[in-house]
Order: sequence, then structure tokens, then C-alpha cells
Amino acid sequence: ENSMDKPNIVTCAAPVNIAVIKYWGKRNEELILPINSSLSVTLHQDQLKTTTTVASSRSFQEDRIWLNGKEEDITHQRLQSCLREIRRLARKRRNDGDPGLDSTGLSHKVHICSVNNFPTAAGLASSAAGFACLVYTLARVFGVEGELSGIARQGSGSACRSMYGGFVQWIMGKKDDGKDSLAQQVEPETHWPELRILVLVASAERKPIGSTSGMQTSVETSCLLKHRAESVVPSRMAEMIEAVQRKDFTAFAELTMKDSNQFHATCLDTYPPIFYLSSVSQQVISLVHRYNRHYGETRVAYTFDAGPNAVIFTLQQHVPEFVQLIQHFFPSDTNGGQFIKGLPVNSAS
Ligand code: 2P0
Repeated sequence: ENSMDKPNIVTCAAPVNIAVIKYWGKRNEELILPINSSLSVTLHQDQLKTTTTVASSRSFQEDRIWLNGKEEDITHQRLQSCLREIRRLARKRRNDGDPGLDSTGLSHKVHICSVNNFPTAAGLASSAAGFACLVYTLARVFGVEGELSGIARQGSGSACRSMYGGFVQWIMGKKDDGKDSLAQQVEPETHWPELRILVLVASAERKPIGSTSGMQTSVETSCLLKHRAESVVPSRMAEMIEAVQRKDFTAFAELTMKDSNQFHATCLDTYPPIFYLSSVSQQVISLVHRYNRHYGETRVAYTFDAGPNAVIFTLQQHVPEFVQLIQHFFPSDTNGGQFIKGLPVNSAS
């Protein structure tokens, strides 16, 4: 038996990231270049994650992909971008005389299996973990190392941030070719061990308007979004990085809530308007502000992405009390809600 006929199999996992300065809007659709920088916290990979297995073999006829057990269309443009870019890097590496870490041939086809341990497309950043994991696993299969966030970005914008753990910024970059639109770790996962993330699942249904088309309409119609990208986010990024570095929870929490609110305001400013927040989301927002006002200090922050699920940031010592409060006001038997506790500590591995 020729050893080249043996499949090369690699399994990796990548966690979800939660943006505290939101990405919303592209200046280049194909390369996925954003109109503003963003900043996120990567969850612990035992929490919300994608697990991907890639097998490569000379005997495979075609590239194929299965998502959560169902075969999907491999000709999907963004999937093709990631496959093409990884193979391009592998080819470059071999042309430079480095055979790579293993024997996967450049002409070998791959079979990809990817599963999420959380609801897909419910505004829980499934594409972020999914493409980060795909790119990371493919890179391992083809023996490619180094900067990969620029490739993950071409799968899904927010995916570039899940390539690193801890606190991560996606620098929008200036170049037309996107070479400088990359993710960068601001602080590692060990930086702020008291910080906790709670995810309140208000609805696990598919969101009515996907992020890609939603942000496209926002770029076309919202002048608030333009103002936000040009005049709000640049200084807010600097303030957020400073708050993270100083572990200043009050500053971190207030910037997080304001940025979530402004993102949803740009959704309302989009024409026709986009509504991601539900009445439950609005009740969570009110509860957080009442809670903070009660103590006269900012102990808890919320943030919402393209869906009604609340992501709560707080410090370790406040978790038991706040969870009890949520359980009191949102008993899970009436709204189907569910808490998933996490702490940010890892990236793709
Ligand atoms: C974020 N979101 O920064 C923001 C906040 C949703 C709201 O990134 O078209 O799935 O694949 O680049 O990354 C969702 O957008 O969109 C997103 P594409 P993506 O996390």
C-alpha cells in the first residue's frame, strides 16, 4: 500500500467570539473588508464552539463538506475563497523549498465535517467559529502556519477574531487588497480572569435577516452607520483597548452597552429597518440598568448581536446574584431561556 493513499485526518475546535465594539458594514464585499475596526472577547473553547474534522486523501474525487451532519454545497463562494487561499499558501511554502508538516498533496481533495455545539444562525456567531475552525484545520492539514486571520476573514468577517484567544481587535486596514485587514490579540485569555460571560438564549430560531444582507442594506441606507464608522468607532476602539488593558470594568461595561445600542440604532436607521432585539431583549436591557442603578455602580453589561440573545459581561463575584435575578424574571419554563456560562480563555487549537 502506498502511504500517500492513507488519509491525513485533523480535528480542531474554535470558540465563538463576542464583539464589544461591533463590526457592521463592508467597504469591499468580496474581500470582506469592513468600514470600521472592531473588538471582541473570545470565549473558552469548552463553551460555544465549532469542531471541524478535515480528511485529505489522494483517493477523494472532490472536495466535500458536511455541516452538522448534512452535506452542503462546496461551491459556496466564501468556502472556495478559504480553500483557494490555504492551497495557495501551501503551494508557496513548497515552492520555497519547505515541504510542510505532513504529506498532504496539493492536488489532494478534502472532506470537511463541521459541528456546532450551539444553535446555528441564531445570532450566536456560528459563522465566526465555523470559518475560524475551517481555516485553522485546513492549515494544519496542508502544513501551513503563520498569519491566517486574513484568510478566515474571507470566510466571514467576524471569523478573523476567533483565530486568537482573549481580547482581539480586527484592524480595518487601509489597503484596497485587504492585506492589512487582520486580527490582532490585544490581551491574552489570562489577562482578566475575573471577567465572566453569560449567554441568555432568548430564542434559538434562525434570525429573519442575515448579517451579510442586513449590513449591506445598512451601508446603502443608514447615514447613522456612516457617522458611527467615521466619527465614533475610531476613538471608541482606543478607549476600549485602554479599558481592557487597565481591567477597568466600569469603562469596559459602559462602552460595551453603548456600542451595542448604537449598532441596534443603525439597524433601526436602516431602510427598511431591521429589528434584532425582541421584547425579552428590551426587558434584559432594563433589568441591567435597574440592577446597576440599585448598586450605584456598573456591575453588569449587556451586548446583542444580530439576534435577540443577550450576552452579559460581569465580574465573578456578581455572577450568582445576577443569575438568580435573571432566573426570577425569566424563568426558563416559560420562555425556554437557558444560560450558558463561559469565561474567555482560548482560541482555535
Ligand atoms: C460582530 N456581527 O462584530 C457583529 C456584531 C453581528 C453584529 O460580525 O458578512 O457574520 O460574514 O462578514 O461576520 C456578523 O457578521 O458577517 C457580525 P460577514 P458576519 O460580531
